[in-house]
Amino acid sequence: MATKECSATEACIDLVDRYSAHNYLPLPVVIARAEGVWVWDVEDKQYLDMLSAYSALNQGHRHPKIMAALHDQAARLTLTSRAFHNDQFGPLCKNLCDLAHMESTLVMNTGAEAVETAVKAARKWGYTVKGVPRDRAEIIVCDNNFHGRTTTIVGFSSEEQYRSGFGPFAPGFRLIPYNNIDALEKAITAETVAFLVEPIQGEAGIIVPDDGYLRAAADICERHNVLLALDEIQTGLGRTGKMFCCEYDGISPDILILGKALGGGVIPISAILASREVMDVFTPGDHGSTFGGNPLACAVAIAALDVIIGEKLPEKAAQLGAYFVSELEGMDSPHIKEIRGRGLLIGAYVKESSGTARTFCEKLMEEGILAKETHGQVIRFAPPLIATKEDIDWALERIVKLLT
Ligand code: PXG
Repeated sequence: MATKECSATEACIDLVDRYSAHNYLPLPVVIARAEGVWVWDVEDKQYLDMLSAYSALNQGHRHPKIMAALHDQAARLTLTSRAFHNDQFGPLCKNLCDLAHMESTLVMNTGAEAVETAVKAARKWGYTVKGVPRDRAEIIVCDNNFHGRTTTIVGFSSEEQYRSGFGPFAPGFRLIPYNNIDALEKAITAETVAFLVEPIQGEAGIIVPDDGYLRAAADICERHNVLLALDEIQTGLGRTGKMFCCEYDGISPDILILGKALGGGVIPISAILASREVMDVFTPGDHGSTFGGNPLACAVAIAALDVIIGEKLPEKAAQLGAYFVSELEGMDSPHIKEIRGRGLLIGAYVKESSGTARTFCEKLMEEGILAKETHGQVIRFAPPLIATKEDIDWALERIVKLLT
């Protein structure tokens, strides 16, 4: 139940304005409870969640199997630190490796931490295996990347707002254009240790690269003895219609980075996966986290993966996504320039002459649909993957009405 001070929308938002850092500009809705694809605000108005916490809710809100795992584990053991073993960590590591066809994993908490972990793994692999001279390792990244908010990560962002005021930044990163294979080949030097890239750039506005881009990137990386590190934090675990988005290109990265939906919409947990050759650069004391691999998060993640596999969520995302896109493309909207995406990661590009995507998101909210703009002109539609065709039709009725 909402607390007394927070039982009305305006009062809640007022508390946030007064006492929170102003590092977000949320839509003016205060959510108090949720189930499946639906959420309710403090005034009991119902909305369809079409953001899914940026793909962290692929399994929907409070999935019963995930909640059962949470409750069972909470009743037994929640935290040990990695100073001791716990009985959930090993099974999760095995399940993750089996799922991704990888040899080993390193479990952390948030997406940004997993990206940092990948950076450390790639650099140390560069020094100890590839033979790059000390402190010379370079990692290639793409324009308009989004990999998180730590100082190292925003230091290699091309987005002025993410960087401005937060320097000085860590050296060792080189930016190239996304979806440009020649640029990758040209940027590689003897000191390049990794190419870090998103299979689809979500935060840049759902930018889908050309078919074969990742395949070609993987080939180039292999030829030059450079690690391909794929950030599948947003695209992974079913969102784009495959378990991992890189399956569209028939490739497997050297480092796979996961987060968000690994926690089943319940708890933060992230991981990198890699070969033994790469992972074994870490020796005891090199890296870690108090909460990384905690039994509560591991038990939840085991259930979160079981749900994705057992309920065939990647297949559902592929089918429903194709239907959703074809319906959106079929509408005759004076406001939409382009529909793009893969699976249930869909962007609708709002023409500049029609205003901002934010304005449309505010109107969708009034209609009972929670969606969020990305990069000014793109409305992101990313419902939980457990959505039914009826849910999507419910949304389409309202979306089409607003946009046509
Ligand atoms: N990589 C990708 C591709 C992401 O989308 C991260 C890394 C970082 O994950 P963490 O768990 O550290 O946030 C993301 C996160 C937000 C926000 O409010 C985050 C994301 C998308 C939109 C908003 O910080 N993606």
